[in-house]
Amino acid sequence: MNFEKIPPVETPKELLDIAFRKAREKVTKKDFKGKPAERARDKGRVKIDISAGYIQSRLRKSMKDFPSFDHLPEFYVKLIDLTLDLGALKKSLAALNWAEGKILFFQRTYSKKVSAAREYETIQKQTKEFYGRVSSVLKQIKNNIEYLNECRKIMKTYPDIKDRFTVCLYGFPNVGKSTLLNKLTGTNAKTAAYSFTTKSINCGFLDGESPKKETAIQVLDVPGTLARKEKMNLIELQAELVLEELANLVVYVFDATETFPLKDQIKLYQKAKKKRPTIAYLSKQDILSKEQFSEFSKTLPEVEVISFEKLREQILSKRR
Ligand SMILES: Nc1nc2c(ncn2[C@@H]2O[C@H](COP(=O)(O)OP(=O)(O)OP(=O)(O)O)[C@@H](O)[C@H]2O)c(=O)[nH]1
Ligand SMILES: [Mg+2]
Repeated sequence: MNFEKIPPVETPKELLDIAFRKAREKVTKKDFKGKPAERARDKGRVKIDISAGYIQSRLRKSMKDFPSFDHLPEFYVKLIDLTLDLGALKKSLAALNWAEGKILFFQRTYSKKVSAAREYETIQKQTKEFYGRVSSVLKQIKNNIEYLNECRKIMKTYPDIKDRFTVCLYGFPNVGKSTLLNKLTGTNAKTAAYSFTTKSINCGFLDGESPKKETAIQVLDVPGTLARKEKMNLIELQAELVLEELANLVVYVFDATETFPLKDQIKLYQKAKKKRPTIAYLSKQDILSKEQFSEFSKTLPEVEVISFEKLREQILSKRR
């Protein structure tokens, strides 16, 4: 599922400016015949139809651009629920639908009014009134459009998850998960020397294989998590969600460079192990001192320190 391509929803001002401009252009280009009142009537109807038609089609398009929530895989439903207000999102989409219906109603009403009008001034007045009504409808959904654009920004960060054997890189913040993802998959996820660099889920395929390949292994790098019961922030909850919903295998990344106490990292490791088959991997081996290595082995005698190459082999061997 690719959320990256959801285009922005036009603001009321943009919609109105373009709709009225299109209507103006159309009447200037078209050759109207008959008496002044007849011409004004025809022009009025064209203006109403062109502007209403444009706005309705744009609103309909925006509604379609958002995914249909009834057919989304469970993971995305939960991710949306976690990162957005699903109720408000649905309400905002329903507001676009409401506006489309209202504009259609005014289009019909004012088309009839203009057709029935005899006086030039009345026709002008009705057309202006129609524009006013349309503007007012769009102003009423201004907040909804703003909210949809906020949702769009967040949804653009959603990973494009494929139905493949999935490895989740899991662990404390700043331990080297994104660096490991880049090394395993050849992606270019952001890494930095501070915690909570990763704020959404990064995705790659082992050895840079094509996601189309049935046997490709999907690797997900999730935000770092502190083992804080009840107090997880939204970023951390996304990591939990991947673990619960998608992971076939967890690579738990340990960092022995004193970033976080090992005893805390172990708690989270035990938690992961209870949920999924888990491989422990010690990161930053190139900069660890002898003391740090022996401290790690002493604290976690059951964990074998493996090289990057060995980790890669183990992941391959665990594939279904
Ligand atoms: N020397 C060395 N540095 C590493 C290694 N892995 C990661 N780092 C460094 O550790 C820091 C954190 O790495 P990230 O990959 O961003 O860590 P992360 O676990 O993704 O961090 P969050 O996204 O904040 O949870 C960066 O400065 C990396 O360059 C490694 O194997 N060796
Ligand atoms: Mg990261």
